[in-house]
This record gives sequence, C-alpha cells and structure tokens, in this order.
Amino acid sequence: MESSFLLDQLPKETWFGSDLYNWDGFRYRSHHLSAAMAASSYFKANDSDVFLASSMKTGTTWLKALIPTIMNPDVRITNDDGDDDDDDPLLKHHPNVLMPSLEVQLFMANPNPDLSGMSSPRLFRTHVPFPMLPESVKNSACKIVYITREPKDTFMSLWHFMNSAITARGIDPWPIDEAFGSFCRGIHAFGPFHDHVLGYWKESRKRPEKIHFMRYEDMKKEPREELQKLACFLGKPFERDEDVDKVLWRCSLERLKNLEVNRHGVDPSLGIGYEHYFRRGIVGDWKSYFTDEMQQKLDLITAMKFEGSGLGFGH
Ligand code: PAP
Repeated sequence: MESSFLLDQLPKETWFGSDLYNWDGFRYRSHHLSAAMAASSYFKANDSDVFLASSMKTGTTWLKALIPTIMNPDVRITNDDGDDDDDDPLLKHHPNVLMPSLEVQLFMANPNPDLSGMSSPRLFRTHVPFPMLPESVKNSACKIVYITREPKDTFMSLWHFMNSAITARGIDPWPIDEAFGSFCRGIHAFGPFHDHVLGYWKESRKRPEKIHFMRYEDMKKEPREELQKLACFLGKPFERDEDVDKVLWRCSLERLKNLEVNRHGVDPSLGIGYEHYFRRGIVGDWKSYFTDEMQQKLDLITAMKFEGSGLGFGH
C-alpha cells in the first residue's frame, strides 16, 4: 500500500512506546499521518466552517466545549427561567464528539468520509501543524482558532496524559527525564511544539481575521474578556454578562470533569478514558515536577525559538 511504502522511507523515533514518523519536519503516529494526508487530499472546507487547531495538551478540550456552546443558540443565552441545562449537549457528549478531529477521528476511520450530514456551521479540530492543513482550510473564508500554552505546563500535561494512555494498555510509564529530553528535541506527536506554535502565530499576525490566536494562561487570567473576544471573532458576540458567565460555567473544568459522560466514557478513537482529558488545569503545574536544570533548559529553548517573533508567555 502506498502509505506503508512511504512510511518505510521516513525517519522514525520511539515515543511513549510507539513509532513517530518525521514528515516535513513534524512528527506523527503512522495512522495520524495517513489520515492527515487523506484530509489534505479530500477535505473541502466551507466558508462557514470553524477549525480549532492546537499542539497536544494546550487547553484544546476547554475550547472544544466553549466553541460549540458559543455557536449553539439553544445554550448560549440564559433563559428567563434560568434553567436550560437539559438542552446542553455537553451533558451527553465529551467535547471531542462536538468538535471531531480530522486526523484522529474522521479521516482515520475512512480516507474519504461523507461529511454531508454535518449541520452548518461545521466544527472541526486538528492537531496538525499549519503547513499540513488542507489547502481549502488555508484559502477559504473558514475561521481557525488556535490555542497554545506555556511549554513547561504543556509538557507536564502531555507526560501525564500519555502515561495514562500507555499504562491502560499494560505498558510501563515513560520516565519523566526521557520524555523531557524527547520533548526538548521536538520529538512528540505533532511536534516540535515551538515550530507548531510559530507556524500558526505568524499566520495569525498576517491574517487576524482568519486565525484567532489564544493562550491558555490568558483564558485562566481573564476568562470573560477572552471569551468575549473569541465570540466576536466567531461572529457571535455576547450581549449580556450573565450569558458569558453561564457559558464559562458550562465549560468549566470543575463541571465537565464531574459529568457522568466524562467520568465513565471512553474515547473510541484512542481507547483512553475521557476522565484523562480533565486533570488539574492550573498554570505553573510544572513547578511540582521540574528540576532547576529542566526549567532552564526548556526556557532557553523557548526564548531562542521565539526570539523576534513577538510571542511569549510572560505570566
Ligand atoms: P488534547 O490535546 O488531548 O485535546 P487538551 O485539552 O489540549 O488535550 O489538554 C488537556 C489539559 O487541559 C489538561 O491540563 P492539565 O493536564 O495541566 O490538567 C486539562 O486538565 C485541561 N483542561 C481540560 N478541560 C479544561 C477546562 N474546561 N478548563 C480548563 N482546563 C481544562
């Protein structure tokens, strides 16, 4: 088969017990690479589509809940009687279901899936780097929301998540020092992290009406302001503060992690419990794990990579 022939030619490294393939400077699991290539060949964006893009573990699940809620007229406005929770799709579905992934769900299950049944506006998410996006996503009027996070916290979240995934399959956890060395060399799924962020950052500076760039730390610090900016970008500004607060509450970590669907469900595409998408959700979690040497090393890499870009995590 064409894709397995291609894989044989690509440089590969081991990451959390699996092979990662280097395609055009970014790393992928084999099935995600084939799916991303299929999406790039067959996916046709509509102008009304909304894409959520991110490197792994940067707060995507928060946005996977917020964007569908902002776009849903049934739940974004507080009813006069105040009690409209029964209409909330988040009660029945993990946020992954509300914003399906191009490469981990749709095009992995089928290289040319029939998406005609999706209601408009279609909401999608992806972890692929900017150059790997389907051309019609880059060139149509569809909107892209990108979320990133301070790299030390991103690494910690990734380490916890991946170890949960592999230990569920009976594989020993990967020691933090090995996983850290790999992250610093850019060897992780959809990495290198810094190149991923820079690709979307530069594009968002050129086309702010096309790409809305967000940081997890800003969302934590000023959620109301950030949510209103996001809603305006999506063409759905909030008129009342109470609606902003309602949406923030509906999509809060505290609420989502305690919902039945998220406590007991399993992600069918990855075979990992939905509970693992909701952990501590704090800024500075890295301080409980990093040595001084680790901190200095990753901060230096970040400073060097982002130098002159105007991007930073100065919180
Ligand atoms: P993904 O790439 O697999 O989709 P992603 O959602 O980007 O994962 O990252 C998970 C992180 O977001 C977790 O952070 P932590 O490991 O540092 O705790 C998770 O706790 C956090 N998270 C998930 N949902 C929310 C939410 N509603 N609000 C704030 N943080 C959240």
